[in-house]
Amino acid sequence: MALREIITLPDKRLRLVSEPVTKFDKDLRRLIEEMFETMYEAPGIGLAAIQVGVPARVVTMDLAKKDEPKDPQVYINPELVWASDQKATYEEGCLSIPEYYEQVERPVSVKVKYLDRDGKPQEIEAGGLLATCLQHEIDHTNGVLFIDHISKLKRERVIKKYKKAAKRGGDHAPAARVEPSSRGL
Ligand code: GNR
Ligand code: NI
Repeated sequence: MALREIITLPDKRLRLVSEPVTKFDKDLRRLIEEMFETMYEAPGIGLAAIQVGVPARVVTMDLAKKDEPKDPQVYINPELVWASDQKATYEEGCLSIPEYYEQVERPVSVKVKYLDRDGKPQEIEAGGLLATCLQHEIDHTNGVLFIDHISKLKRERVIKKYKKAAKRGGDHAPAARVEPSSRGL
């Protein structure tokens, strides 16, 4: 198995709307395995395929605490089918926006329809961290980032910071890092 590179802002692929999965084949199994490996290594509690550059509606998650056994979960073609009116605020972070954390308000409970790794339809009702994480990951499959849920001022400040870092060839933009010689400088 192999680690995949996690893409970060300002990579435009993070804004793609991912395609539904239709084939439950060897390629999908490999993608899922490599997403888990990448997510555990990061480390993160969730990962959407587009974060490793694959525009497919695949999400991996593991909310187990450090002292608990692993609890790998896969959500394919996840869809929000219900959300509570009641909201909760949670400090979110994102592997594609490294080292930035902000309070995000979202519905406190949700119902999500999805396919498991065998392609079998499932439904889950979630609250707390699971509800937050599912919404964060479903957003990724639609090209939406958690900074889209904060104030425009804060969002634009963050985007600017990562764009600047990319231009400098900073460590927040490994994919965009280009040597001066190849830039014609
Ligand atoms: O690792 C992650 N932690 C996290 C914390 C609060 C809300 C959402 C998340 S998901 C994030 C990993 C990630 O970027 N998934 O897309
Ligand atoms: Ni994320």
